[in-house]
Parts: sequence; C-alpha cells; structure tokens
Amino acid sequence: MAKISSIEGRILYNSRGSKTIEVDVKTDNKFLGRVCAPSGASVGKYEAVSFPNNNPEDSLRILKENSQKFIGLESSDLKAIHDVLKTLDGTTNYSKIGGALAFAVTIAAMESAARALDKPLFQILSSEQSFNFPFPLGNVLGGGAHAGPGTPDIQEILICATGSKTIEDAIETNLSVHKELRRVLEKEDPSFTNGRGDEGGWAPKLENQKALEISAKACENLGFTLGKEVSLGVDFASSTQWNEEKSKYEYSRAGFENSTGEQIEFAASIIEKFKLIYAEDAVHEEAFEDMAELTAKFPKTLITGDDLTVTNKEILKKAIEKKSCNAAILKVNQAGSLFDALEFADEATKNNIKLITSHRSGESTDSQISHIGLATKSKMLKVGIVGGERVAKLNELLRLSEHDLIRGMAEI
Ligand code: 2PG
Ligand code: MG
Repeated sequence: MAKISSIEGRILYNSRGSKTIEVDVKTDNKFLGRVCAPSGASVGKYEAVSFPNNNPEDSLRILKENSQKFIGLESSDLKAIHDVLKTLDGTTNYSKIGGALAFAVTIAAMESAARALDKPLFQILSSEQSFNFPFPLGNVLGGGAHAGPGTPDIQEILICATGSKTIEDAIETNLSVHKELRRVLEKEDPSFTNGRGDEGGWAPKLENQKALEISAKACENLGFTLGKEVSLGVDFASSTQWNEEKSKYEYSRAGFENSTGEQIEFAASIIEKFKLIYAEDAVHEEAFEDMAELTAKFPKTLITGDDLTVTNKEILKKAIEKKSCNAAILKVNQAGSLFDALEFADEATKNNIKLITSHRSGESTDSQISHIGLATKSKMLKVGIVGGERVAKLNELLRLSEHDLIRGMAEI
C-alpha cells in the first residue's frame, strides 16, 4: 500500500518570526511526514520564489484546492508527486505555487514514506548501502544580510573541524571554537553584547579583516592549527555588495569599493591568509568567469557556488562548462521540489562538483536536511552552530551516529 491518504497545510513561523507554510502528508492514514519550509535573507536572483505574491496564505490556498490530486499516490514516488506539482505550476521558478510549498510537500511525502517503510529518511533517498557523515560547517561570526549595522560586510565566517574523525568530535570542536570566540570578542571589546546573527554566529562591531583575525585567534587559543584540526570558511555572499550600475562591490560598512579585479584579489588574499577550506560566492551571482579564476587558482579550497548556482541543474551546467566552481551549495528550497534538488545533486556528483547541503537563515526546527546531506553524499552540512533551529540538525546527526550504515566522516 503506502499511499498518500491525506495532505494538509498550515501557516507557522520560521526562526526569524516570518510566516511560512508547514505541510502534513499522511500515508495509509497513519504515517505522518511533517515539514515546515525555511527561507533565505540573501536570496539568489534565479532561485525559486518562496511564495506567490510573497504570501504564504496563497500557497496554502493552492494546496487546499488541489490536495485531492495527491491522494492515492505512492508516497515514496517522488517523481509522481513532483509531476503533480508541475501540473499546478509549469514555471521554472515555482512563481505560481511557491517553492516553499514544493519543498514542504515533497519532503513531507518522503518522510511519511520513510515512516511507513520503517526506515530513516536518508535511506529511502538513496540506493547506496554505505554512507559518510558530511562535516558540519558552522557560522561562528556573521554580518551582511544576517546581522545589523556595524557588523562585517562579509556574511559568514565559518568553522569546519576538518581534522575530526567522528561526527561527535566535529560538532564538539565547532562548538568549542564558537565559545572561545565569544571570550576573544569580549576581551577585544568589553562592550560586546554577545549579540548573534540569524544563524547563531556572533555579530560584533568589527570590520571584515579584524573579524577574520579574531576568528583565527579563537582557533589558535584552543591549540588548533588552521588547515589541520580546524579550517575556516567564508560565505562572502558577494551579490549583497555588488552594485550593477557602478560595476563595483560596495563594502559600505568597512567603507571601500572593489572593482571586479580588486574583488578577486580581495577574496584571494583572504583565502590565502586564512588558509580557507571553503569560499562561497566570492564574486557576484553572474560572475561565472571571475569564479573560474578563483577555482583555477585554489584547487584545494572548495570554491563554492550558492547564489551562483541556486540549486538549479541548468545553471550548474553553465558553471561546469565555465569551470566556475569545484563545489556547490544544495538548498532544496532554492530548487523548489526535492526531486529538482536531487537531480541537481546527481549532476553535481557526475561532474565532480562537491556538494554542501545547507540550511537557510530563516529556518524551521526540522532536521530532514541532515538526511538529505547524507543521501546526496555531501561533503559538508552547513547548518549553523547554536540556536534551537540550528542545533536540531546537529542533534539529528548525533542520533544518526547510532545507525550502522553510516561509517565515519566524508572525504573532503
Ligand atoms: C547563504 C544562506 C545560508 P540565506 O547565503 O548561504 O547561510 O543564507 O538563507 O539568507 O540565503
Ligand atoms: Mg550563501
């Protein structure tokens, strides 16, 4: 059997206190899959639209009007569920029904199927028999669109316990750096309020370089060597700085501007100085050639597309052709449905593009993305560091460590 017997939705709030949609899918009147959609603040130009007219109520109404179309479908048949969504919305960016609805329906159906089959979600999303943990990538210091005035222009400084052999140690190590960083920040600025950005990273009044230096110091204070036990990463989220009219990157908080060439230099000097393992959106979302320069220059760093590739298979193909990146973010809600996102993941894997499954800055307390990271063989899982909605994903990894199909950490 294992057929969808009901599908319902409701309006809830995400971690930023903004309205979003949650969907319940039931299989055989019994097995509940429940998913609440996240949403971003630094949103890529070409990603799926979250809600039609920016209104979650519109998505909910569309779900109510069309719920019968899903009843009777095999809940594990992701393609069939995706196809129904596509009959409701033939646009490429889900502007009619909302990518958030596609996200919630498809993941809730698969979770419901997993319950019916008495298997963990990651196992029904993959035909593999052996899995590795992605390395948690945690935002320890935030700025840009995720934090207020006075914080760095750079959106995220990230920690990854690249030397850890177990998921327990990787999570513990990331948390220890976050804690030590608070101590360093308090010492540096006694008026530091311990304020945090949207993803749990500290949000101090600091300019970019100083923020990076202090993050490195926190690692060193703990006896770690950058590039060994731990490594730093940066999400530059450069589209936030890019001013198309001026053709310049505006670092308004730090008070300087970068030409295209200067931006590449700026990113390259940070990658070198701080031995970054990870550099996301170091140039703006349409700068495929500029990203390619960095990718050629830093083969050992994950030069990662987020706004650049927006979990869109066709855009990824362009990035592959132009050799723009060696890694890509996978955010299901950028794609819309889980089916779209898994197609993107296949394309990436076939072309040796390393995957980083990621949360959004406005999150729910759900933890399915931990399973999606495992199933897609992601090298890293970018899920933040503290705050209930972030820790939920890390805690799910810890629960999953009891599972004997998962053997150790991924190879980056
Ligand atoms: C990003 C994400 C998550 P947002 O830019 O990578 O960190 O932020 O969800 O705001 O797009
Ligand atoms: Mg990003």
